[in-house]
Amino acid sequence: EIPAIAHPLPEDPAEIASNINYHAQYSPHFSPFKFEPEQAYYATAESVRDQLIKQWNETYLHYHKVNPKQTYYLSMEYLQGRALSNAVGNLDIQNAYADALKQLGHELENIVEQEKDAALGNGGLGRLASCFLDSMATLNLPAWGYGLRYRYGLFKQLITKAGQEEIAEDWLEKFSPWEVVRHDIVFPVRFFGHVEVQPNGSRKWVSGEVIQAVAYDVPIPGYKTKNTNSLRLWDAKATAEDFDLFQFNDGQYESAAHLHSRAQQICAVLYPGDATENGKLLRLKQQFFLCSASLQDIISRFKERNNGNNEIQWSEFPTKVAVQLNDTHPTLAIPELMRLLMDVEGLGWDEAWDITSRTIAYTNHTVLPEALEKWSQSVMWKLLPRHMEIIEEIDKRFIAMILATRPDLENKLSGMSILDHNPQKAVVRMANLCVVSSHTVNGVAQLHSDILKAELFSDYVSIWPTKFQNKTNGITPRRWLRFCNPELSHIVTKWLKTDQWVNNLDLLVNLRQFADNPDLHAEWESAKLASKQRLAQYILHVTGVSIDPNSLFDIQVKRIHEYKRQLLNILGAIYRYKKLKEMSPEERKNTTPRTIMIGGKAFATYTNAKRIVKLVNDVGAVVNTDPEVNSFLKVVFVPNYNVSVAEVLIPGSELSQHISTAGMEASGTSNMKFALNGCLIIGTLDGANVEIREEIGEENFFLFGATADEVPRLRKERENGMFKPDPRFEEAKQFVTSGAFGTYDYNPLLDSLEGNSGYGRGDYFLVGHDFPSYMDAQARVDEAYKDRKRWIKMSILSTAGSGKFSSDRTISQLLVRRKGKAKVQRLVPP
Ligand code: 26R
Repeated sequence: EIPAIAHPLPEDPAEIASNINYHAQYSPHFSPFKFEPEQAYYATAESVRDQLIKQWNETYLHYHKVNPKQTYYLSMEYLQGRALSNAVGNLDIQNAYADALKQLGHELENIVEQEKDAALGNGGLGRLASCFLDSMATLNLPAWGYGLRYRYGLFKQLITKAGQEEIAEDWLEKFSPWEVVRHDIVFPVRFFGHVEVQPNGSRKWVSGEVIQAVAYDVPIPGYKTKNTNSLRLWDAKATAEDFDLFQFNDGQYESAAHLHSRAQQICAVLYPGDATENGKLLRLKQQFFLCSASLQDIISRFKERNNGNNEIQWSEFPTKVAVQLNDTHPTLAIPELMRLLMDVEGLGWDEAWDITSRTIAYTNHTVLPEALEKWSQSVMWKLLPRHMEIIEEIDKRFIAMILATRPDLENKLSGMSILDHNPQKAVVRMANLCVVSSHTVNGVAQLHSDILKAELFSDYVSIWPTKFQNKTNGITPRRWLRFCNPELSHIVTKWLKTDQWVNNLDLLVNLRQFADNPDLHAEWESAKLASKQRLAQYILHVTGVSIDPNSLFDIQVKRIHEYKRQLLNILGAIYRYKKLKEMSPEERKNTTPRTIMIGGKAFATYTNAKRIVKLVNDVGAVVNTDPEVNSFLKVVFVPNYNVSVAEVLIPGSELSQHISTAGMEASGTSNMKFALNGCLIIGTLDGANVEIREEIGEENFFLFGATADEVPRLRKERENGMFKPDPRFEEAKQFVTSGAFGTYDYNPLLDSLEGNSGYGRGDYFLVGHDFPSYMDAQARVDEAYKDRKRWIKMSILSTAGSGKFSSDRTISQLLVRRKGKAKVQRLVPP
């Protein structure tokens, strides 16, 4: 446990202002005598970083002395968003810095917006990693994140006439004041080469190409604690020895710097994967680069801290090190730890396996078959020959163990083995490697964990019944309520008479007793209105569309994917538009005015996802300029959805859509952010929706659609032509094909609803099946919104019921071990 902040943080605005000035002058990054918002941002960030560095170093020294068990979170993705607003918030120096900047002629609010989002992730999985870092720091846990320092993060989305266009997002264009390069923390990472047998019989991986991994550390402050953890991001570089001066002098400039350019490729871009194929070999290199550098670092820290003893106590390793794999992307940590322990440290197989399988734990984030990683064995043999030997050996021992102890499972082995032994396939199944080698496997919401046990991993459950667990996702209440929604936060604090809820989100239940209080209602509504006005201004600024803050603000923001069913949303909007057109002006006045906002990025080669983006924009262009109806309906595509945009959208939301085909969204986490901010949910019984509905009360949740257990039967019925479409559904589709939204050919997109998609025959995502119940649920929304008292009460109860969804709770369940519970799994039973 690290004590609360001990050294005095700056309070005097004049002193802070002079420190900011100091940085503007003496850590110059720009021409002198400029102090525009951009320069002010960099100087302010550096001043705040000074504060962080003190407690950051003290945290490191403290843990070095105490030598506790450290958790290492390995993730290929982090979606950190902005750091300055978060840092001044967590350090509780926001007011002092705001005053200081005022003295310098700037507003903190504007200055923080100068910062570019660090978007080193794709979506839910990456943002979860960042919420976890915040919680681990806040809970005073000795925990590090490891990732890659991508030169270009997630692309920037432009919306043009053609739909989505991607451009590189240059988040490091100038520099990042939040990273510290550690020139002394450098590890070699090998690729290719071959395995040599040593005279003593041990094996050694040699030759190939060696790239250096250099550490860039980002401080992760906890909320109102001195504890400041690290996010260590690896960058790749080649050395001076790799530079062939002879070739260069000979005029062969490219080949002289060959390895330098190969090194540069490794961290050049974030894999833009939301379940799509691309750049296989480079992606595998990235994964190994992360795993190898991180494990070398972890082992060297373990050795350093073990130095009281002359001999390294390797059996202590799992009591000092926990490695959590964020999905299968860092699976190579398993064979790499085995290799380092055996080939470098000289341990035998059994000891190395015992250590590895007691150290590693695996979180699964998806059941989508196309997102389950499988690497070609031949590619792996080429890139990582020693690791393939180790994986083969793990596989062999696993199969032998099954045959010896569970002959009843023999016919399941073809699916359970790590290597797919079918020569036509010849892949390594990374999820199987993780399950076999980890002490614990968890899903990210109860329903998802149940599905993992019943389907994906069912065969393993009978061997290792306690290995499979649920850890329902969570979000950090700091970023996602306290900082992004100060108006609502102040109300919550006022009515709870404490701000302890920021660290203990369960306290929000105490709002329930005030759910009918008219004073709270008035305050609640005015806070919501203020956030809606801010959102309306933002929408005007980025799209030119003016929206009415008195209309119902209805938002769906997430990666564009067919299973998330943005198509259901927009078809619903199209139907609503058509009905509005058919109404008399008198009838229209009885409807609930709505602003439907949809945002999210489509993977660059995911054609149907891009068509959906285009359709939303086309519908918006027609609806928003239709003077007959545009005071009752607006449809807005919010461009370039990211963490910072979410921080504006979520506080201003009243209804949000979480409408995936049941069983397909592992958890969802924006659903939690919306509910926490008093936004009602229309949704299916999928992922964490199930638990959110339980917590806030079913009467406060607009439920519709098939349940996960009905989905397989409904798909079959649909394929067999036993599906009778609702006339409203047909009407909406025909309205699109009639050309109401322009001349773009939407037939291929609509065909996916009839059975011509990559996913097989017949509306795989059941948009047609769920459409009528979705429209009915939307009608219930419209009615509920007319009853202001009822709506505000539901909104208060949403916030009040969101306590469970703090990532502080998830992290405690994930990392803080219940006493006496050993989590040891052995491959070979005694
Ligand atoms: C391997 C590659 C193709 C790839 C596949 C899938 C890369 C990235 C992904 C993203 C996935 C794994 C993801 O983001 N999953 C999301 O994780 C969130 C956090 O647990 C969940 O809330 C969300 O439901 C799930 O889709």
